[in-house]
Amino acid sequence: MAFRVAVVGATGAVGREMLKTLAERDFPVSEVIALASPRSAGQQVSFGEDRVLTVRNLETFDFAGVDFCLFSPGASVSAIHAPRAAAAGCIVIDNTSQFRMDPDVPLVVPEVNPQALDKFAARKDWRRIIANPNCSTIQMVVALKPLHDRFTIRRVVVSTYQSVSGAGKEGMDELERSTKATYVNDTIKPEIFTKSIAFNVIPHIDRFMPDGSTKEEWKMTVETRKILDPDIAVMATCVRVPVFIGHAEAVHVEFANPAPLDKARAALRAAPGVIVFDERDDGGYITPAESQGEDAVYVSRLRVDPTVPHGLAFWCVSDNLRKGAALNAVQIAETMVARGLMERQAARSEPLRA
Ligand code: 11C
Repeated sequence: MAFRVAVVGATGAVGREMLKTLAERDFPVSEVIALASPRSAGQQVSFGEDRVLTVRNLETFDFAGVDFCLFSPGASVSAIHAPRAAAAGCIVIDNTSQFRMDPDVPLVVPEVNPQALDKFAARKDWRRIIANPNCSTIQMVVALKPLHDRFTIRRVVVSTYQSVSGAGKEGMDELERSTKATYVNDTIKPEIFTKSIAFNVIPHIDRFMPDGSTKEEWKMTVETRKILDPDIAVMATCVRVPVFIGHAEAVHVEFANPAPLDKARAALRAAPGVIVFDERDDGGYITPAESQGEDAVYVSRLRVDPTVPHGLAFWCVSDNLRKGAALNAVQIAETMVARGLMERQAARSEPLRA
């Protein structure tokens, strides 16, 4: 079976990565449609090594007959067009924050909670929208899942080191301009970030909440609980760093049960999507630059945290555009297919194309 797949936000950093990931993983497509705002319609984007797609206007596009739609525009665009696409019969996988905490929408990381797809797909009133979590949440829960299964997590304290590509192409452009300006003893007025990002770190991602945390920090708490376990306490400090691609996180975990280091290491080594690279020597750890273009969530610097009962600490790195966004979305589509859920959807709506 092959599927008609649309990518919304196809000219953005994540949209382009979605097209690249679909092609690289040989997702079974009969047609790929690139969609974006009227401003970007007519531009060309690559699909695979040798195909070029002309971007079509999202606002006038009719989603009837499309099987999967991967959305990565702004949340306000998803709010309007994701329900429209889903109502036309397609499965929407939305990478924005718009629907993540909606109780009627599954929030899925395939290595962690694929069963949420079965549960929602079985519902007669399912809206056909699946949410892709925030990038900083995805990489953390992939690493936490095997540890939670064995030792039961009570509390997580995490500090992030997030690359500028989390703020899209505009964020990457601002880092470049700001860095170049510094070298000629000049400055630029920050537009995407709140302070100069070159040679700096900024403890502020997304808007401030009434309790003094930022929305990015709030997302890490509530999304982790929705995906992994509502009883886990999460305290996050999210920081923007002058790195183009790849988020890093220092994660401190307190368990309900003893968590011996050797057993934790073995659990992480056996976990899908995780690569443990931890040599306890110069360079024996993974940095964001090395994670770029890779699929894995890398775990390094695993050690006992002796300051709490049953504590472990580790360093976790992943490509935020890939596992943190595009790859996770494509894996959700793959999981829908592998679990036979597209046939079930087809049985209650218009037929899927062969
Ligand atoms: C960042 N994590 O690094 C954000 C980007 O809710 O999907 C993704 C925002 C989101 O700025």
